[in-house]
Amino acid sequence: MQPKEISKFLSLVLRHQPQLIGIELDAQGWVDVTLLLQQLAAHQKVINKAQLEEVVRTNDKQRFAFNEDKTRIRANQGHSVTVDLGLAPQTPPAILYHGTAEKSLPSILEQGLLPQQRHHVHLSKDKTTAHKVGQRHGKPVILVIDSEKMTKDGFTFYLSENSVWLVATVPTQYIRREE
Ligand code: HQG
Repeated sequence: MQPKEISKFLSLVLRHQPQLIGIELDAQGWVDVTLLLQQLAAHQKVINKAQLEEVVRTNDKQRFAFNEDKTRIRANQGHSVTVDLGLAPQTPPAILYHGTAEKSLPSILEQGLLPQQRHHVHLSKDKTTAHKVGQRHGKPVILVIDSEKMTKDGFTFYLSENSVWLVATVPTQYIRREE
């Protein structure tokens, strides 16, 4: 398997469907590395530990992390299954960005940004990332989020290991479309 293919499959099982290969994530999202490799192999996804380490090290968005002694692995964010990543609240920059598709705008401007299948709404500190994220869904639109005002109003922000800003929801009054 190529690194990209491995990364995609790991995202699937470590964020969304561990049961696909008969594993369970613990409460913090971790799974034993030996067990993971064994279960991958049992499901026609044979990779060795060196390949796994390479994927963790070189992944473009640093999607995965090992624990200190590298016996366990988890996804850094993006889960739909219930996990507690144990992230500490952080003060965000004054402005954050969210990339979405133009077709979603009417609904977003009516309901605000909702986490949909994930635990949080994902925001970035740079427009380039937002643009790329939006493109995944269609014609990209960048939304500017008044995270400073949200913080003042009591919203809690978290920063994932791989630098994605996370918040439960973004009501409409904090959202404007980029000019
Ligand atoms: C949209 C990638 C209608 C929201 C990225 C988005 C990110 C609404 C979609 C991470 C809505 C959800 C997450 C509302 C939100 N009405 N549409 N009220 N509220 N939406 O994939 O932020 O490659 O769950 O705008 O880098 O696109 O997976 O979230 O378009 O960090 O590592 O509903 O996924 O990382 O889509 O992406 P997603 P996202 P990875």
